Amino acid sequence: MAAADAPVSALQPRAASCAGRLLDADRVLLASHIDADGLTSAAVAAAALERAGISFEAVFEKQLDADAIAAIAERDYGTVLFTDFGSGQLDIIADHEAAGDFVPVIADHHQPADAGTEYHLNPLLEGIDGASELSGAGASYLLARELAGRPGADERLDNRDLAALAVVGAVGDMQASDGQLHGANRAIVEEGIEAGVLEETKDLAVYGKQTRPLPKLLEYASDVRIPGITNDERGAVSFLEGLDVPCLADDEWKRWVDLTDEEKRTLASALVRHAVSRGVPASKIDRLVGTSYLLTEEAVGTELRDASEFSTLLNATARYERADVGLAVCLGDRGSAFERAKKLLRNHRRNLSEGIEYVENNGVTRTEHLQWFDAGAEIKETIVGIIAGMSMGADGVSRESPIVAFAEKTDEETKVSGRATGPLVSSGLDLSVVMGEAARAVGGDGGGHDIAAGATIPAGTEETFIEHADRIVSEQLS
Ligand SMILES: [Mn+2]
Repeated sequence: MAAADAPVSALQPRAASCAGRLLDADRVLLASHIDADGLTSAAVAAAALERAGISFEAVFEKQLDADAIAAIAERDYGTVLFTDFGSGQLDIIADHEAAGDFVPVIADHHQPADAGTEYHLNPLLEGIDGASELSGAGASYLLARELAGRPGADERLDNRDLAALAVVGAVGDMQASDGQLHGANRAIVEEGIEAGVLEETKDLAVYGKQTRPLPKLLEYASDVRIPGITNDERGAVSFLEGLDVPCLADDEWKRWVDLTDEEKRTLASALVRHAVSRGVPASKIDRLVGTSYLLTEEAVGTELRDASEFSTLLNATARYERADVGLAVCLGDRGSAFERAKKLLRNHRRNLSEGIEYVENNGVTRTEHLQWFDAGAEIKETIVGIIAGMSMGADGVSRESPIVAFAEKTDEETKVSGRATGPLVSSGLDLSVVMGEAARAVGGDGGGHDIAAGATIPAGTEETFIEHADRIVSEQLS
């Protein structure tokens, strides 16, 4: 057996028992998380249930808290399939199970709570990393593979075609953040390639190769900052004009996908040479090349062709509470839902650029160890964190200290977002601790990751929060 299959075989008995329970159910309520991984998880599960002849209804939740679970229990379904969440909420779910409200089936990859349950598919229960080796959509996919070929299932379909959506979910969950997918994710990629729905290429690791005109592709690529190109429209254009590659067709800029393989290689190596000559360190140069996962059945030059662009499109639908649109696109709607999703993405991009403009115009306040701004109701609380991160390095915003942003959530609550940089984290900064402790000190709560974290605090406690945050950052960086 190939090494890549080992994690999948470890999970197979759990997937089979979950599938068995679903096949015994008359009807199933499918509950999933609202983000790119959650939407693809739901789509994979929905397709597999449909093909297995199991009737179902889908609901989405941003947060699966006690109220949301109680509402699910009231829907009166004997079986509830939770995807991309459920493990962490098992304590509450198990109470409902014990009360006879429903039987839970869980396909998740987040840290499980203490309570146990019978139908539980989660890589962490088999010692497989749920942050980098299997996403929620991957767990759903393993379940879908077990649902195929069971009595009642459509015999022509083995569900391997759903590997494409599973990979979109994994990429959307940042599981390929070091350039490629690993572990169980890797095995899923191989199944997708065998089924003819996926293709992988070693390529320039820059977002937007399907849809962005070349100058924008280079200008907006901010993962590796290249002086004279990143955030520099004129620089990007003159770099392209200096190449022996025809980058224009009918006076329009070509996109990456419009170039021949030879032209792509020429452009990529010129970009690497330019980066080296501008002093970009070798470790970052390596990150300019990565694996792209292509969905071979989608049209070239669309958001759906590349897993990373597809997941961004889904995130745009999720962020504006249009899970229905994202799910429809995953399930094959290339008409009105796809148009709607693209419109949501354009809107999202406009909101981001207006948000950054707001920060540049209004400036940030500096304390000794951090910088902050309060956007009030001017920036939506769901995107204030992204804007805080993107504004680092913009006019008047430093990359030398972490940034904290406030936005109004309700009249009583303020959303807080914190963002840092790799070098700050390397120096000891952990924003999950900063956000959690400072929030609890003012009667709120928070957490997240070292480089990006968030909190919710009572309105009016912002300045006290900053005093606590400033002190904790100074302790971490001393
Ligand atoms: Mn997930």
